[in-house]
Amino acid sequence: MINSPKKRVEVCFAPTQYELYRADYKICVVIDVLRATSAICTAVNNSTKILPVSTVEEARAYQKKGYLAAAERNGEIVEGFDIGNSPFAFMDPDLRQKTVVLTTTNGTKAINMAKDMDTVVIGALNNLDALCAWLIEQHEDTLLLGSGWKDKFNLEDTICAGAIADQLIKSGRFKAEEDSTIAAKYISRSARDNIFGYLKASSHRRRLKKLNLNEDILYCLTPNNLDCIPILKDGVIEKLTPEHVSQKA
Ligand code: 3SL
Repeated sequence: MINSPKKRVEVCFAPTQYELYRADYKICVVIDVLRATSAICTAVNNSTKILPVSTVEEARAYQKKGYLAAAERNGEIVEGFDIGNSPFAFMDPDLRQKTVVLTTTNGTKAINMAKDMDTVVIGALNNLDALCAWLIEQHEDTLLLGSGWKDKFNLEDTICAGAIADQLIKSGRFKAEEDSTIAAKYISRSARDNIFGYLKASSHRRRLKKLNLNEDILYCLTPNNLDCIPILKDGVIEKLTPEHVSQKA
């Protein structure tokens, strides 16, 4: 098994490039460190399921049907919703065993874009090591999709994607061919000792700081405080369990 041919791991910087990368991968990891996928990991860790939708209109339509719904645009809670995209909101014990419809500026759009892949899982710095261990065990061609900001490259998703690619390549079971993956790996290596400081001038950290969301930023940039792996199944994100893997086999 250890000697089986290496699988590919590649980084796609932003959703606009997804069509160029998507062919032939079995697993897609969607990443939106600030803050959508960090919030989703937190929700799933709290036994909450997430139904990701791309537009505020879709979230409103679910809300009218009686669903709990959360909506964020440009970092702020959308009018008419009680919850936005803060990971702390998803620690609420009242949300346990519930399904929350979620729409965010970039993250939920990227998740829906990747729906055509065999397997879609959610990555963040929060679940970095657990996710890498699982991906290494799966040993499938894997695409790491950064959600970016409004279709543009961003640093925080690249740091996370680069850290995942680095671990997978170091396992000896994966290889990378794209320059985006090599760049992400080196960016993540230069950032890893002080991610918060590295991102000081980044566009999204400035955006969230202006909104007084420093606590959220600190939480989202904390590696390995969670060990769950959120997986998309029939349009809903839930905690990966051994059953998901045996259903696939
Ligand atoms: O773009 C997104 O999906 C959000 O995570 C953006 S924000 O962190 O809420 O500003």
